Formats: sequence, C-alpha cells, structure tokens
Amino acid sequence: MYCSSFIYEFFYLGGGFMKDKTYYITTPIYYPSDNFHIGHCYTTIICDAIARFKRLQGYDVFYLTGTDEHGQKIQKKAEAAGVSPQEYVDKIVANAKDLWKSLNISYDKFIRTTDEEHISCVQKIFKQLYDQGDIYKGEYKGLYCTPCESFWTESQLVDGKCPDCGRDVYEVSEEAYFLKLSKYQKRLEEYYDENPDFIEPLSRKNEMINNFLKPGLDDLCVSRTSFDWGIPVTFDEKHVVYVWLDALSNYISALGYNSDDDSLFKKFWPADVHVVGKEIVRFHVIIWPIILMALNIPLPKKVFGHGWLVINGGKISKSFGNGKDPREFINSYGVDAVRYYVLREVPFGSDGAFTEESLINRTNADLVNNLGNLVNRTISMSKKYFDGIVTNPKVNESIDDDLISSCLQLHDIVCSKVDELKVGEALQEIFEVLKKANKYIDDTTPWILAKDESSHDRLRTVLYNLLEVIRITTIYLQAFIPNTASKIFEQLNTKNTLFDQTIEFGLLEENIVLNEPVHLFDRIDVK
Ligand code: ME8
Repeated sequence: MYCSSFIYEFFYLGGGFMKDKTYYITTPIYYPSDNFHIGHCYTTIICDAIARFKRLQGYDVFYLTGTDEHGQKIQKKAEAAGVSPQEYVDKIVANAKDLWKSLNISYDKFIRTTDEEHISCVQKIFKQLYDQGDIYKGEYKGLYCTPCESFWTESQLVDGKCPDCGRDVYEVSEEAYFLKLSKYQKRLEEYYDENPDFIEPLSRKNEMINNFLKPGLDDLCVSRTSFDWGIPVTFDEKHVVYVWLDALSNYISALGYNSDDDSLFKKFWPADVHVVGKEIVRFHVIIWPIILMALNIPLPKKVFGHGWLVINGGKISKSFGNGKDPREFINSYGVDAVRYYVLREVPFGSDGAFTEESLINRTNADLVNNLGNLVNRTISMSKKYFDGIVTNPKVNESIDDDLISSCLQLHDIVCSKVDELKVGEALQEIFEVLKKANKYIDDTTPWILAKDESSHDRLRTVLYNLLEVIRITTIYLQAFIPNTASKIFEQLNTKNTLFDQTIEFGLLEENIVLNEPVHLFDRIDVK
C-alpha cells in the first residue's frame, strides 16, 4: 500500500520524473477539397494560442490538427483535375502544412485520414461495433443525381432539384451499414445533465437538445457502396466507411488507440477540448460521444463550437469562392498582425465580420500605437539616457502603484480567460496594461526628468518599471504573437522569461544591457 501510493505520487503527482499536467486540444480535421482559407486559420490560430499558453504554464500539451481526406466530394474533385484522389489530397496537404508553418502553428501531430494507422484503427472500431451489435446492415434511401453521381436528402435539394447542377434527382436505395444512435440517446441526455460544461457556449447545447435530441435520434449511415474513396470495411469489401465515423475517430487514432503503442492515448485521452465551428458541433456532441460510449471510452471534457468569420454577411468558405489565400494577408501585414487580428477581433463563440479594413485598424491601434510604441519608446529612452544599462534605485512614487498592481493582476485574469477559451478577452486585458504603461510615460515625462541630474534616479526607476511591464506582458504574448515576443525579449536581453516569473514585479535583472531597439510593426495606410 505504502509502496504503490509512493509510486503514484512520484510518477503522477509531480515527483519531477513525469509531467503530471497534460492538456489535449484539437481542431477539426479539414477537408482538403481545396486550399484552406482564413476561416480554417481562425480555428487553428486560436487552438495554437491556447496550446502555447498551456505549454507556458507547464502543461504537457498535445495539439492535434489534420485533414479529413475521404469521400465522394474529394474523389470527384480529383477526377475533374485528372489525378488520383491520393495525388489530389497530397498536394493540398503540402500546401496546408506550408500555410501552418507560415502562421507559426505549433501542432504536435498532423493527422491524415489516409494514414495507415488511422485506417487500421477505424477498421477495428467498425468491426468491434458490428460484432457487438451497434452497427447493423440496412438500406440507405436517398435522392440521387445521376450526372453528379451524388446522393442528397430532401432538405438539401434546391427547389426539388440537385443543389450542385440543378437537374432532376431520383429516389434510389443502396445497401448500407448503420450505427444505432437511438440505443444511446438516454445515456447521452444523462451525460449532458451530469456535465453541464460539456458543450459550450450554452446556446449551442440548447440548440442540440431542442433540434436533435427532442425529436429523437435516427440511426446513422456509416458505410457506402456508391463510391470507393474511403476506408474499406474489412468484412464486406464493397463498402467503404462513410465520413463521420472515419473523421471523428481521428481524435483517438492520432494517439495510437487500437495500435501496438497506445501510450499517448493513455496519457492524453480524454481530450480537454475539441474546438470546432458551430456547423459541426452536432457531430461532436451526438455522434462522437455515442461512438465513444459504444467503445467504452471516456468522453472528451468539452466541445466548444465557435462562430464564423463572415464576409458581407456570408460565411467565408471554399464553395463560395470568397476565401482568399491567407498568405496574401501574411505577406501584406505580417504573421503576427494576422494572428492578433483573428484572436482579438471576434468574441469567441460569436460570428464576426472579416474585413481587411478592420485588420488594418486593429493592427494600427493595438500593435503599432500601443505595443510597438511602448517598446520602442522605452528601449530608445533607456539607450539614450543610460546607454541601455538597467538599474532600479527604487525611487518610487504613488503613480507607480496602479501600473504595478494592474500588471501583477494580469496573471490570474489571463489564466482564467484562457481557461474559458476567451483568448480575445485575455489579449484585451494585456493590452489595457500596455495602454496604462504608455500613459505612465506621458504622466511621468521621462524627457523632463532627463534634463535634471538630480532626477536621474527617479528616471531610472520609471524606465525600470516600464521595462518590467514589457517583460511580464511579453511572457504572455509569447502564446499569441510569438515572433514579436521573441523580438522583444531579444531587445530586453533578459533571462527571466518563464511563466512563473510573471507573478513578481522586479525580476528584470539589474545591470543587464539592453540591445538596440528594433522596429516591431509598420503603420499600415488604409487603402
Ligand atoms: O467540416 N469561420 O471540414 P471543413 C470560422 N472535415 N471557421 C471556419 C470557417 C469560417 N468562415 N470556415 C471553416 C469539416 N472554418 C470536417 C470536419 S472533424 C472530425 C471533421 C473552420 O474543411 C471551422 O473550424 O469544412 C469549421 O468547423 C471547419 O473549418 C470546417 O472545415
């Protein structure tokens, strides 16, 4: 007894040998039917900021993203392009990885549903669910468009015709396997009741209950025979696994579930949060939990459904063709301006308009006028008046107190905002403190203190306080705008950049010499 509890404490509760705090965060796996647009960047940047923040806090983080590569749509796109589906998706995945690199996305794994481990994991899941009676063979009835070779449901039709080509559709049926969702409905409802934070924001939970659970769940079609770009069902080879069972399983196949090495699964599952767009919340809070219940696996702790970036009132999307290549924004404004904009502009959970004008205004107001100005003024004055040598003779005045206490209060505020996934609000709080620091410069008038030798010690303290605010806020900013944060640390020349070193004011080392000021952001002219 003594021994086992000792082992438990040593290995799992921070004996230093193994990290005890884990955090698993995922984005949806996107369809590589076309190159990604700023909407995909939105989810991926938000998850990246949260993952980076958790790493700063000392969590052992696993950040997963990837691509959902099977299905009829991709098969058709590939045919139209005259290449095999695999060649088609390979090209888009290479482009996506390059995009994530240019946005500094720090994912731990990029899963592709064409990965061998994923395929074998899904095949085993399908077989197990079939063997235990949760999947059964039936008949799939749908409306078929012959020229498009596509099945549609009644609600997808436009004026009773194929939504793709506008031609007539015919009722047809095909043999298919189904997952018994209805069997698990009651357990799912109980799970929602017992875990009030499972679906966020709350409005999405009410929508799920009213629109899907109350009318009663229909069993889900999980295999198809009318196309073959999918994972073959091992015991009935004319069938391929139909999208959502394949796609959702990525969250556990990526961790080695059902493979020879499931150590990551043991370490990181259940996920702390699946972050998804609002249109796919229902798959994540109904189908996914039911698959997991059937497999006897714990459910993820949270599914967060965020709103959409919209242009002229409509969702930015591949099919609407209004998704500009995000690299154009990165090239014009810089990676951190794009990251900052998507993190700060839209309250997480709501829809928000994406306009280049608001990106420019946000960059000028916050990054140029506030952060850039503060860092540049402070470092330049330290260089000019004291050759960049940092000292603090502690000639304090009451005006310092508000700045110092606001800066120290940030720790709790920012941590709890990130825990609530309110990254925009976390940034807002940080930038409020930066604004106070700029005002502190205006109020303490260092250029006047500099004129009188007897005020030089006060001037040293003023500059020290400013540098210390910059040091502390930059520790947080590493999660959101990592390139800029490293440029600031380079100028500060400090070693005290750990997360825990935000809770004490005065840790900037005395007698270090600041490096030359570096311009952080250019003002952008409104077109
Ligand atoms: O749905 N605003 O893939 P998908 C905000 N493969 N986010 C947006 C957005 C916008 N305008 N447009 C896209 C799929 N997104 C499935 C997912 S998961 C097991 C399978 C983001 O390529 C948002 O996260 O259509 C949305 O949920 C996702 O991209 C949809 O990507």
